[in-house]
Amino acid sequence: MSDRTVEEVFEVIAAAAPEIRAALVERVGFESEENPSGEQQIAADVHADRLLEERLLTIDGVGHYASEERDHVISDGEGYSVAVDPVDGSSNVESNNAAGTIVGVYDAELPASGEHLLGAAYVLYGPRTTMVTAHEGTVTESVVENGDRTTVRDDVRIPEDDGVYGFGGRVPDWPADFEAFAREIEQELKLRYSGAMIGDVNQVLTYGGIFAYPALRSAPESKLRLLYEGNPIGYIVESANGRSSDGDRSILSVPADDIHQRVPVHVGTTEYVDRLEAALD
Ligand code: FDP
Repeated sequence: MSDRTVEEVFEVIAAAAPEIRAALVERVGFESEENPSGEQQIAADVHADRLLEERLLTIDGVGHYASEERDHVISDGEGYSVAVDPVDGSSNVESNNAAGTIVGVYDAELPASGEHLLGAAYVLYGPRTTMVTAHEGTVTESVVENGDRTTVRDDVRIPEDDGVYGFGGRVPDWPADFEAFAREIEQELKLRYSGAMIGDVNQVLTYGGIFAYPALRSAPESKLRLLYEGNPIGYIVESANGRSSDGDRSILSVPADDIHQRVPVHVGTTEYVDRLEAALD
């Protein structure tokens, strides 16, 4: 195992991106099964999950594979653990909006907290297919064509200017303290919410601002998954000089007890995430 393993994981994800993108076109139907979080799976999700499991486990330094679509961790010897959300924003596929793929590389067996992340990345299937990687403190944005990456932004940093905000969950389901914070933010930033976390986080990395899927009255643990969504996104945003929070502390510090654990997610510029934490009781 070496740090080269993280780069090999990124290479496998980039190489698979055109196939996953094609599956978003060809495999839009629903599967009969639900995933372990009780959500209906689309065929593209199941396809991407199988493809990534097979290819990521062939990397020498990778020993364990977990995904949002599976009950258990698949182990294949010694090595780092990879946690994958094969298609993030799958409910966007039917309406032809953006979707993504997320990966985190952990130096521990799963479940593990984000402090064990060695690197994280996502692919965004938008008008262009782009990939953002974070490793050893550097965040890079590339365009992916035919599975190859061409860097378009080196050393990505979240702009400190006024930016955009996107908050998930239904407004009547927001706790009063979060709603009061949202009312302040809507006076300052422009609303943009796509319904795919990757699309919503990528615009914050591009323009600045804040994305949140907060704790809800009906679901205090919120919706997004710690291992596959909260941790890798927290890692990328923090590496880009921003902040992540579960409302109280960095998402990366949240102890992990279950591979499908959920977590409230707030990520963005330091200023907005600090204010969010101050606003929550
Ligand atoms: P999806 O269910 O479509 O896969 O966790 C997945 C996710 O999308 C995120 O990408 C997105 O931010 C969120 O759920 C969207 O949830 P809402 O439909 O409640 O807005």
